[in-house]
Amino acid sequence: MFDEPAALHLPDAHVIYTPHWISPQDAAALSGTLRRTLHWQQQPVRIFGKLVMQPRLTAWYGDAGAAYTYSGLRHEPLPFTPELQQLRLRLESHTGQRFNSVLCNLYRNGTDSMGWHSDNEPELGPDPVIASISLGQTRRFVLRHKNNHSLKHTLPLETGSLLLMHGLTQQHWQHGLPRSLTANGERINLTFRLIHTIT
Ligand SMILES: O=C(O)CCC(=O)C(=O)O
Repeated sequence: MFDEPAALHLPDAHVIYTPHWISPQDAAALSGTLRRTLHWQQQPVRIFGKLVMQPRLTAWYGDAGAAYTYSGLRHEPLPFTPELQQLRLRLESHTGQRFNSVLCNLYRNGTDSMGWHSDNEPELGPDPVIASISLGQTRRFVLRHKNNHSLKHTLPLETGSLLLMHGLTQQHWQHGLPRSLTANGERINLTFRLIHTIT
């Protein structure tokens, strides 16, 4: 059994953190399998018209047609692997929500990161539910209110944890994963999503 879920008390947001949603042993085994079997690639993003490489590896999996465009680039889904499919089913019964895709992020060390952003692409609909699973190195996840950057929160995302972001969170908040000088081990993050526009 996993630990008690804890809601973060943030205005205009609905964020729930569940430690040990996956046990440490299962998280270690799963992380090894995903590291070996997913199609990790370093992808470019467009920033102010220029293509730059992302500071992490990614892979996009989903049902047929669940394409995702972010930072100016369109990503076609690879079919769910057995491990991703098993997690999807467990998440669907845990949350009562449907998911048809997952963005997989691999942070190779503390210099890999993700900048400030919201998961608010049109294909996710108006109030997306994002289910984010962390495996491996604990890293600091940061949130800040879009209208008031001094309103912020830091949450260490531990291995096996589940972070759920619901409701208005993506409309009002940004999140990111800053570099770390000390947390230098590998980390995999899986963010399950529902793409509404199947193409
Ligand atoms: O690695 C993380 O915990 C953050 C992932 C994230 O922000 C995203 O996939 O949109």
